[in-house]
Amino acid sequence: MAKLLFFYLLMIFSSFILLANCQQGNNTLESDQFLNENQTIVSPNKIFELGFFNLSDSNNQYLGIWYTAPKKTVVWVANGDSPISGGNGSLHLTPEGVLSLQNGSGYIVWSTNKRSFKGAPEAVLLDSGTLLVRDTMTGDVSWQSSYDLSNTLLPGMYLGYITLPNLNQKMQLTSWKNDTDPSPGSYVYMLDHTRLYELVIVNGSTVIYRTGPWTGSHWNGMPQLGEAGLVAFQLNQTDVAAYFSYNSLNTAYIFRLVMNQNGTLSFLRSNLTSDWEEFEQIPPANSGQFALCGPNAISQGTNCTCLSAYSPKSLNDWKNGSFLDGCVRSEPFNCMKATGVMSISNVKLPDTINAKANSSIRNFDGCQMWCTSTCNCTAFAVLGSQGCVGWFGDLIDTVNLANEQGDNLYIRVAAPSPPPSPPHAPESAKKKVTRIISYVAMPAAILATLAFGLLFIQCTRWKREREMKYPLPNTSKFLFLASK
Ligand SMILES: *[C@@H]1O[C@H](CO)[C@@H](O)[C@H](O)[C@H]1NC(C)=O
Ligand SMILES: *[C@@H]1O[C@H](CO)[C@@H](O)[C@H](O)[C@H]1NC(C)=O
Ligand SMILES: *[C@@H]1O[C@H](CO)[C@@H](O)[C@H](O)[C@H]1NC(C)=O
Ligand SMILES: *[C@@H]1O[C@H](CO)[C@@H](O)[C@H](O)[C@H]1NC(C)=O
Ligand SMILES: *[C@@H]1O[C@H](CO)[C@@H](O)[C@H](O)[C@H]1NC(C)=O
Ligand SMILES: *[C@@H]1O[C@H](CO)[C@@H](O)[C@H](O)[C@H]1NC(C)=O
Ligand SMILES: *[C@@H]1O[C@H](CO)[C@@H](O)[C@H](O)[C@H]1NC(C)=O
Ligand SMILES: *[C@@H]1O[C@H](CO)[C@@H](O)[C@H](O)[C@H]1NC(C)=O
Ligand SMILES: *[C@@H]1O[C@H](CO)[C@@H](O)[C@H](O)[C@H]1NC(C)=O
Ligand SMILES: *[C@@H]1O[C@H](CO)[C@@H](O)[C@H](O)[C@H]1NC(C)=O
Ligand SMILES: *[C@@H]1O[C@H](CO)[C@@H](O)[C@H](O)[C@H]1NC(C)=O
Ligand SMILES: CC(=O)N[C@H]1CO[C@H](CO)[C@@H](O)[C@@H]1O
Repeated sequence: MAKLLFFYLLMIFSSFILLANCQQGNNTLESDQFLNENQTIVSPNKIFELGFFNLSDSNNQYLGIWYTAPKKTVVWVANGDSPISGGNGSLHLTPEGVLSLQNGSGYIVWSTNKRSFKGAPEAVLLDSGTLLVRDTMTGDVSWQSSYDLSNTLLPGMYLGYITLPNLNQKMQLTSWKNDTDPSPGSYVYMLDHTRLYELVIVNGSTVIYRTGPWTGSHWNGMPQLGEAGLVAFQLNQTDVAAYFSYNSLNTAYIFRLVMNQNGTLSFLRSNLTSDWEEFEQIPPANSGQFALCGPNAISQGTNCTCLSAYSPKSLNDWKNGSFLDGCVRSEPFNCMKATGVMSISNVKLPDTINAKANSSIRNFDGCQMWCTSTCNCTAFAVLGSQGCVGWFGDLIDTVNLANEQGDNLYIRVAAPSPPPSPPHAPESAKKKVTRIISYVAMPAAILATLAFGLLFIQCTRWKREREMKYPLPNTSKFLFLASK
């Protein structure tokens, strides 16, 4: 009797172990296994599921990964632009480690690359929402879905690029065409390394939004996101890679960042029981559109104002609310005389496509000295981990973030110069007209050309014999560097 009881207990115990193993195994597709249209694999904590789905009553079938709660929400699609029609699709992990998606008659509509394996391959769905193919012997990952993003970035996933001899990979979000067609739409959200690492939304080849440069903990133009305390941001840079990611700071929530089909980004969260809630839309409604005001102007909502020391290029257009021509220097820019600076606080800094960072200069005085002693530096900012950032040429897409954080921008102006004016205070129209008239007047132009020529020579000489000039310890709005 005791023996029998022991046997039963052993049986129960063993079946628990078996069950546990079995459940673990359910997130894995083994070598030479097929997943058919009615089967799924589920991540260990059942957060994500991989399988076939459709998006309407059409016959189009897709393989993808979805959040299981609060409702089925697709976060990744394998064959967005090559749907399976006619049903009976299946996913096969070949013994060579290739994931191969085929339609009812065995035609391959999507597959991953072949790699060499020491042991057997397996495909595993993780609780992070990533499907990966790895070597059961070495653990080496040969492919992962998070390097081939759809329209959604999940916590811990990367937006950026890797350039290695055997891996040349761009990770970026691409909008869907529409709710029922997950093939690539017009909008791409990506890390732009031609700028000082900014995330940009592009429509074809046109930038329509930028986040502002990285400060070390957040993007200069969207400080409110880091402040909400919900997520933390990271930007990692190495010689061969740069990638951005975010992580949840509140385990009560799950998150997703989606590139919408209309060109906006939605940051959404859910506590698993309530539906998805959009807690941030980027760009915010009615603001943030790239270069809304044209060069050398600052936007607030849909309003535009010339930056300090600049006036509308065409006053008529400006008055009519046509801001695209932007603003020009009120007085011709003169690198010798422009040793003063005007500061503007709480801004999304100008487009960094024409900026350079010098991370060895980290303080205001050093940065001002560097910018004012570089002839074509027009403005600068001291920005966290970037150090001293200098702009060369026009200042595009500066945005007034008002009460939100943002950073200070310092614009080079002639010194000595008029007394400080409060930031963004519109100059009187009359004053601007006067300036523009004197500006275009022929004699002035000739004089300016002559003066510029002389100053250029002077500047070159001055640069050569540059002895250090010491900044005045002046922290007021208007600052200027004493020149000998
Ligand atoms: C999947 O389920 C549907 C409906 O039950 C069925 O018609 C179809 O044949 C199934 N497919 C496979 C491959 O079993
Ligand atoms: C689409 O998927 C649903 C289940 O998600 C299923 O009931 C429906 O039959 C599918 N439609 C087609 C045309 O396959
Ligand atoms: C799917 O396969 C099953 C069995 O092979 C077949 O009976 C069925 O007609 C197929 N369905 C479609 C839609 O091709
Ligand atoms: C599979 O795709 C091929 C190529 O597009 C097509 O000729 C074939 O009819 C498809 N099979 C089914 C069952 O839809
Ligand atoms: C989505 O786009 C496809 C073409 O790509 C079109 O056929 C379909 O009607 C669109 N659906 C909606 C809901 O707009
Ligand atoms: C994107 O480009 C298309 C066509 O060029 C245009 O119709 C659309 O308005 C643009 N979207 C945005 C948000 O600028
Ligand atoms: C990325 O940078 C963060 C700090 O910004 C660091 O904690 C993290 O370990 C880095 N990740 C990698 C993979 O280097
Ligand atoms: C764009 O789409 C998102 C998500 O569907 C929506 O929340 C937002 O209001 C839309 N924005 C505009 C300007 O249409
Ligand atoms: C989730 O949020 C909803 C509304 O915001 C709330 O009613 C519900 O209690 C929350 N659930 C959990 C598990 O926190
Ligand atoms: C834009 O300007 C108008 C008129 O000057 C003003 O009423 C409005 O409040 C301004 N909007 C913002 C966002 O500053
Ligand atoms: C600044 O001007 C110098 C000389 O005109 C030029 O060589 C240099 O490339 C310019 N720098 C930038 C960043 O435009
Ligand atoms: C391949 C496989 O066995 N998948 C199963 C994993 O578990 C879910 C339910 O939790 C089933 O629906 C799948 O068929």
